[in-house]
Amino acid sequence: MSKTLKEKLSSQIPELRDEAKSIIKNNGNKNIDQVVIDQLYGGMRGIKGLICDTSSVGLDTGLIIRGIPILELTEKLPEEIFYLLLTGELPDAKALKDLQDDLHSRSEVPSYVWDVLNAMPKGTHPMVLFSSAILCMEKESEFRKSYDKGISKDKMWEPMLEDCLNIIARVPQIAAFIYRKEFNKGEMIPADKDLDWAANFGKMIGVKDDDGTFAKLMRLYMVLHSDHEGGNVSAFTNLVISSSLSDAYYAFSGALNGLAGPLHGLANQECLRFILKMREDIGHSPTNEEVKNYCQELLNKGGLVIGYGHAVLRITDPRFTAFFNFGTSTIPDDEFFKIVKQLFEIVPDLLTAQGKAKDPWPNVDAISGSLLYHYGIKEYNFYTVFFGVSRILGFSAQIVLARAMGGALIRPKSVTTEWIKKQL
Ligand code: CMX
Repeated sequence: MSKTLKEKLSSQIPELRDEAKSIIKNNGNKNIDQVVIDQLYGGMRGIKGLICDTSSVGLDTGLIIRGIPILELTEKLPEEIFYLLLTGELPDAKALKDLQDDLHSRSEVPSYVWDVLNAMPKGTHPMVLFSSAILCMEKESEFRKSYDKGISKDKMWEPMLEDCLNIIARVPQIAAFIYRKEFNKGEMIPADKDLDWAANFGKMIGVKDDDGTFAKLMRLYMVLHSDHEGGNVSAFTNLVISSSLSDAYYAFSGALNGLAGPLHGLANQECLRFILKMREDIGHSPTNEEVKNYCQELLNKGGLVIGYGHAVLRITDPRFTAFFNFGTSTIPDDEFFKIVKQLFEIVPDLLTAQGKAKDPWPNVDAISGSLLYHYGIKEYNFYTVFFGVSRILGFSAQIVLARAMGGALIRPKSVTTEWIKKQL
């Protein structure tokens, strides 16, 4: 029998809690990792310190959502991925329709959000607008209202899910509003309740899409960026904030502020900016030799080739591959897509020869911007908002499950340099 998302979770959660309790009871003291000093100075890289069941990222596999490699999910809708992230199963047609109807019914954005956004000074970065819009809706939080009424810990996931569904339903409209306002694209385009979540978002952005390929790109984009396990800057921030029993509005706003850093989500804007600058500096569509010399010079000066390297991956990011396949079949002759291809042929060898980066391969940010640019979204400082809209699916799934499992306050231990010196 088909179950709605909430029914499905209600039936799964007791078993998951029993499983966790039994693991802790029988194996709580088992050693699973060791920490070396390098990791304290190196951003805690690789230390196993969190449970996150929504997805995992293997160094030689890339993103796996609930056991399914991301390249096997590229034809799915983001709504299906959200259901999968939360429950470990893809929804059947009825459960999907139920979720889509539920999101449509929640999509009205409180009017004060538009006032807040309109009051922000022109030129404010779109990620500031996006994060502020979510934070300013905090007064809507069902989680906080339930907490104030004394909700028991085992029920907390329910108002958390309510908040997350409300936010997911509203962010496409908020993001589209920011885009159209910030870049003088005209009035807001009304939502179309007959469209799926991503296609509706694309329509509200306002891209002319006669052949439907932009809607296809939006669905793919929202699927590929939806989650990337729990240890990256934004996901970790989201989990940390929510572990203090702050609600989803606080947690997502904080997480988005981390996503806005150039070593993380902002890399998509920085990568496109780099490609445009290279094209301008060279003065024509560059040859392979020119691309190679340009990147080598950047590396010689100590610069980063944005879009390359990863804290976990040691292969070409399969999300890059998925976008590459989309570009190859849809826009093979696009000038900037061609430069992305040239960089892919050239940069891994340069980074390998330089010998610093542990991963010389492209990540998702090396390509996503070139696809958006092709469809006329040339304002690259908006690109991280696309990433953020999608990642809110993963943020949501992660904190609903954290509350369902009674997740503890996250509070690792820091040590002083004096303490380290005594260990030597
Ligand atoms: N170009 C040049 N140098 C690079 C590099 C790149 N693309 N990637 C790594 N390096 C350098 C590092 O700066 C570091 O140099 P120093 O020792 O001089 O400080 C050295 O190689 C070792 O770094 P690492 O261990 O391989 O990488 P980290 O785990 O520390 O960092 C990441 C990972 C992604 C921040 C890094 O590869 C990078 O800065 N890449 C470019 C930015 C980028 O694409 N970010 C997006 C990541 C995906 C996402 O989160 O969205």
